[in-house]
Amino acid sequence: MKKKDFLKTLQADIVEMVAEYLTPVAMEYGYSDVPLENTIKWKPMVLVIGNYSSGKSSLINELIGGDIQATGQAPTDDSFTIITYDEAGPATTPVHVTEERDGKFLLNDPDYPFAMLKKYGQRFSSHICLKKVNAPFLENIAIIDTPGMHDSISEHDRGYNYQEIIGDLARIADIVLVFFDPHKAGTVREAHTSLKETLPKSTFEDRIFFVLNRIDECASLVDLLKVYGTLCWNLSQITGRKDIPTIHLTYSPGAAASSSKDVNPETDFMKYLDNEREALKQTILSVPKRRLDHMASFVETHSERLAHFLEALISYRKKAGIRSLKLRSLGVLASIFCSGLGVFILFQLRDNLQDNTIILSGVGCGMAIAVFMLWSVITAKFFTPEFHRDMLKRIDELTPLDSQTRQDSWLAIKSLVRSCLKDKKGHFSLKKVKQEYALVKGVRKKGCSEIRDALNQQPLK
Ligand SMILES: Nc1nc2c(ncn2[C@@H]2O[C@H](COP(=O)(O)OP(=O)(O)OP(=O)(O)O)[C@@H](O)[C@H]2O)c(=O)[nH]1
Ligand SMILES: [Mg+2]
Repeated sequence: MKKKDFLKTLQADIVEMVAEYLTPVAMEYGYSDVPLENTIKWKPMVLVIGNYSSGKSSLINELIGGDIQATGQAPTDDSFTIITYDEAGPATTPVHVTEERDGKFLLNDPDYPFAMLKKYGQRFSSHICLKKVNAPFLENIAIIDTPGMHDSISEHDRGYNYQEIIGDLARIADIVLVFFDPHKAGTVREAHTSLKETLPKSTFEDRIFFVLNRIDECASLVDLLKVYGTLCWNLSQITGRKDIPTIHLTYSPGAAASSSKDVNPETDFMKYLDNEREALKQTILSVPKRRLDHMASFVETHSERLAHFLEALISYRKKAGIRSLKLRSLGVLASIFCSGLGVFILFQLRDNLQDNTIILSGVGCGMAIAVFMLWSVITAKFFTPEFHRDMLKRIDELTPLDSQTRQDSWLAIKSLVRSCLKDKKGHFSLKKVKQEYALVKGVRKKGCSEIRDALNQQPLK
């Protein structure tokens, strides 16, 4: 099978497995509001973020091979643009936008994975759009161009929560390119906040790539080294790590040519860095393969968390069962005691009943049943709700947290388990949950190893 077809078939198989086995369970118990496969069924995605005017749009245009995005010195773009391949469009040159759709369409069409951005309201929907382009570069990937980070623009000016949106997009992107330029090598506060607070919560470290762009504007190699050093220092402050992350040093030849006044002999070093742009291009083109790795991790993470979720529900029902058994035993004891007491009193009051065992045992049984029923009503009205409230407060007792993995997973699902128990008031079928648990565990065990095996069998660059 051709590599491209193999990737697509495997991706479709994984999506189908998630849709069939994980989504119904996830939606039944409020683990997820939308089908889980929504975020993985679309194309592999590259999110491009960074300082304003760091050349994000220029480099995207250069990679795609057409003037798709507006570029300019001042903060140019205040919109998020999803740039994707037009499957139906003519593959004729020049590369151009074949179709443009607004945010309303994009956020509401279930074929696209952006429904989660609807929560940012109508105002945000006018700041996101879709561009379909006939560029072969985009055949297997989509690129998300974003407004530049800027200190003097507040959330109020933007009209939406920029950091949170970047976080949500980073969560579904397969790689995130973070752009800097020599003029502001990491000094923009908004970039600092996004990198330090938003990205680590949203995506995995191995998905983030740093790009120092516009290096043609460094007057000399010494100048470039100074800028590089500053950026490394700033990044180590932001990421809290001592090792230096890989930083791609690059520039857009087209933009550089139109901006340079004279050819500077001091920037002769650039020819040695051309392979950096090629490396960046290859990183972007390797995204479909990365997507499969990410999908395998996605299935692993969600099947594990979902199993943990169901485990907590099972534990709740078991605890409720033990409590109910204890209460019933108490009820039996109480009814035996009361009926005995009743018979004894009757026995004392009415001498003529002493030999009538039928009446005495009838009264005894009647009293026992009445007391037991009364006890059951009281239990259902007072003790069961009290147990439910108590368990919601002591929700951590529903699961053993003996390893860091368990603790992390519990942190991610704890509030969902609480809402589920609250919504269902503790009433759900234990048998059904146990069956679902076995199913989800099966996906974790069999599904994930099958995906990894398939990936290993056909190593892809
Ligand atoms: N010399 C040089 N100029 C560049 C380079 N890349 C971009 N530029 C110029 O820098 C300016 C900003 O470029 P954009 O591509 O609009 O930057 P951006 O990051 O998309 O900016 P925002 O969308 O506003 O955040 C434009 O005038 C480009 O012509 C480069 O590699 N070298
Ligand atoms: Mg731009």
